[in-house]
Amino acid sequence: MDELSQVTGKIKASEELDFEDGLALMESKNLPLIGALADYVRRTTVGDRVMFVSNCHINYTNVCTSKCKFCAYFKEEGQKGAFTLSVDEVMEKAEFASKMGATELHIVGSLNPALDFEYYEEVLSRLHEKYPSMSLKAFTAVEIAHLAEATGIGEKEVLLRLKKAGLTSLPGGGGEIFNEKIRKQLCSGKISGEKWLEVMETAHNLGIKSNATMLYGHIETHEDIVDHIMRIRKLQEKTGGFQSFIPLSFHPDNTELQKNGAVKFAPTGFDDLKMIAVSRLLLNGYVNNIKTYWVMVGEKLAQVALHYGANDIDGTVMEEKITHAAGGTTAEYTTKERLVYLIKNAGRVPVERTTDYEVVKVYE
Ligand code: V47
Repeated sequence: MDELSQVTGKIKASEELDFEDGLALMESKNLPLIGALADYVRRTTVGDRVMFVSNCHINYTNVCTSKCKFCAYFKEEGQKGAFTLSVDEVMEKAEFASKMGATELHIVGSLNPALDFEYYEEVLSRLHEKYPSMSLKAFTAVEIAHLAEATGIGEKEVLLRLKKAGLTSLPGGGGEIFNEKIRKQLCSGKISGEKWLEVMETAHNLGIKSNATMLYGHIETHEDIVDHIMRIRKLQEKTGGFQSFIPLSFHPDNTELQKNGAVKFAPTGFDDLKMIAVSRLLLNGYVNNIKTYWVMVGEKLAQVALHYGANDIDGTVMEEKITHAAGGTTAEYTTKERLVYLIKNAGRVPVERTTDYEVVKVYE
């Protein structure tokens, strides 16, 4: 019997997949079948539209106390290449983004003890005042937990104050891999997976939606991947607050994991497509939008991923630092025209969306 016959049967019968099914998918090398199953589920749940957002990434600082072993972006205070943007500099970047037609600012940084909470509030309130219709998708659950600890006011109060200042949603970064043993090896200075989920739950309960990510292709096992996705599924069942799921393909260059020999090679094209497909299959009925992040997997593979379960290709981006610090060779931005071309060329219908997946324009 084929190792995926049970999974295939369940999908045909519209039954939910469980942990063991996830593991069977991860263990299998039958990528054409996994891709076809994911494409079937994608077609029957979200149809042929492929969403993209016109956005701009703004990284406000790279000074970080967390020192994650998978990260090549962070610097120590005073180290060459360390930077922190003033609020005026953030505003300059936003002005550029606005002129380019961005509807979303994706604002993330690192855990920089020199920045006080007022900085974060001022960034949001000035942006919101100047660009009231711009979506401010800002600060990961890790940054929120850091601010809660630094101020002593708790995550709920931090989120409420940031929401008041103009925050519209949270990006999905910092999820990494939830398994505690692996997480300790990867990023012992970071909040736990449980805490990440707790912050997301608090945000969702306050009406702040978010995305979710998973970093794969380093030292995690197949079990860790399935466990991570299942935990996202569990919280989604409770809150419904995740708008999309984004598997992030590990880039090893200049990272501690590469230096200490724990990781030799980056994930392959096979791994990248399989992660998209497995995410679609396991999250079916929970998270409808599976994003391929072209900055990490390349434009060509991102386009192919649209036939392996992805229905969202992120985004115009405009400026990207995290992947590029770790050896990313893709461009730092793309244009709407290019995204429309890639999507149409793959036989799908491009749709520009807002952060909240409302339709801005359908390109029939
Ligand atoms: O949080 C860090 C990961 C994330 C590396 O929410 C790395 O819409 C690969 O979260 N190789 C930032 N990944 C990116 C991110 C994201 C991207 C696009 C859309 C959204 C969204 C979120 O990248 C970090 C971390 O998990 N990361 N270092 C690396 N060497």
